[in-house]
Amino acid sequence: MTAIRVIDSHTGGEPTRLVLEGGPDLGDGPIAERVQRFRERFDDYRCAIVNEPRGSDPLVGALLLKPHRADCEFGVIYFNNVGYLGMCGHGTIGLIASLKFAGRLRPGAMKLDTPVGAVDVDLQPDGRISVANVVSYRSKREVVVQVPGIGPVAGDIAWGGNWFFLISQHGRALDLKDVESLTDYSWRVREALNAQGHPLVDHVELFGVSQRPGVQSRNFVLCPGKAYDRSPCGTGTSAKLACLAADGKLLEGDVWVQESLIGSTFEASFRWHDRGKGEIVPTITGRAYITGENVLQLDSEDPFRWGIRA
Ligand code: PYC
Repeated sequence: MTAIRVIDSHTGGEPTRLVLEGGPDLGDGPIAERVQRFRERFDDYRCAIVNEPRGSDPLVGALLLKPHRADCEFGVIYFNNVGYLGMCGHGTIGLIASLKFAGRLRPGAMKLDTPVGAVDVDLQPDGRISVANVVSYRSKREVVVQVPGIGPVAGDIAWGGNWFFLISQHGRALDLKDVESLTDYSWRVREALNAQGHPLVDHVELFGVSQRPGVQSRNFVLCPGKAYDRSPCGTGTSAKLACLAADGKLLEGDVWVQESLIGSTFEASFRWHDRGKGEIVPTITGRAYITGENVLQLDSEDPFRWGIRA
């Protein structure tokens, strides 16, 4: 038996599984190097922790590590049903709530070492959690992709800790009942985008209007493993803020409320990192709730102990 101790949570409906003990030993060094080791030598653990029969497609795993950077309290690697993420906003909020639940954190500020840089987190006394994400920016404006069966689709490419293609003109209602057609549309766009010179972009984000007062926007975010984000997506909201900032549509310090397909929200704002280059530091605020505490068992006689690999 291999035993893996985890705490499960959800942030705006999107699940996170924090691995506290029993995960792979990735050694020391920068977190980006440890992701490489995880991918090359221990990918079975990723599959066992987040895929069926123990996990599900939207589940994001978070492996808690010793930090490499001296100014960080913890290190972390995020992973999903098909691979590894640079950063994860909902996952960071879930991780902090889980560490608080485990008695390993008090309210206050600290830094987290991720594969794409350090992020500042703040656990507020009321349980809200803010994440000042990595520097985010728009790399290309109005990219037009020819999508087979759909036609030309225009969007912006932006970095928010992962790469996103952000589309406002898609002609679709962002309604939970239409999740299959939204998934099909976004997946086709992603495949066309990857084939037409943008292989790194692995998240597609559609925007629409929210029906709720005080909420600026609603989104649908398709993740790399074809699951949609139940939360408003922290890294996707960071990418959105980078585009709004570049277009002068949101000012430094102003609050943007982003709603997800299921109606959960994040509050977001930014400060300029380098205005000339269009680089911002976005801050995302939300809450997570604990859903379980568990010890996963990998029975050596179980043919599916390492999960069902897609
Ligand atoms: O919140 O950044 C996020 C995220 C990325 C993928 C799923 N959630």
